[in-house]
Amino acid sequence: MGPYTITYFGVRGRCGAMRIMMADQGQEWKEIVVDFADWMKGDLKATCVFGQLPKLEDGGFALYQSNAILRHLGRNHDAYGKDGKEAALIDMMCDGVEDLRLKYVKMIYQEYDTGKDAYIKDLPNHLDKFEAVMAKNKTGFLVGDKPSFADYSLFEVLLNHLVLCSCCLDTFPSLKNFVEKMSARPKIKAFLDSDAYKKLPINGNGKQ
Ligand code: GTS
Repeated sequence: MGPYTITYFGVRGRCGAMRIMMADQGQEWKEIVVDFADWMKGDLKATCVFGQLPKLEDGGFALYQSNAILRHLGRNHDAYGKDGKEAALIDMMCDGVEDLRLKYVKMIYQEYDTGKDAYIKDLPNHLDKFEAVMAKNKTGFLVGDKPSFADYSLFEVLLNHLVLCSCCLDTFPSLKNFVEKMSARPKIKAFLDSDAYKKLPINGNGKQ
């Protein structure tokens, strides 16, 4: 596997989870940062399967769609469950995180000024589903007893939500514990403390 190269814009965005995952797995990667003005010229866009970034290159193998990339990394790094049933549950949780991510992205890019308060008010109705799964599994992870790509995706989405509303996990003890434990994993801590991570805005429009 690898070497890995991420091609993306200069934001955390849809690469946040895969970067955290690679960091935690001790996997190095390269970054190609695309300037939006260059992107608008269209040459790179024309080479992308869906006309969008991110792109992950794994040696000579190119992959698009952030969740497909997470799954590929999950397969490569033994973070996709111990059997088919665990893998199916991890897929389910990743899709659940994607549903929340899409709501978050819509609010950030389309409704920040008018919809932020309502979004925060409704947030417990989405977080409670993840809290229930996390509390039931009792290992500190969504599925099984070690982090899967769905855990990295949930962790990254929760970090973003804590920036949006610092108290959003106060009524969700299992999620709060999950974020604390993931943040304290030495390789994740080192990555979150790095300039490479801190210098990037969460979203492309500067809202968070
Ligand atoms: N479903 C895709 C994924 O998960 O990778 C969505 C990718 C996507 O929306 N990419 C945006 C893009 O390439 C950038 S971002 O929303 O991830 O920040 N936009 C430029 C364009 O021309 O569409």
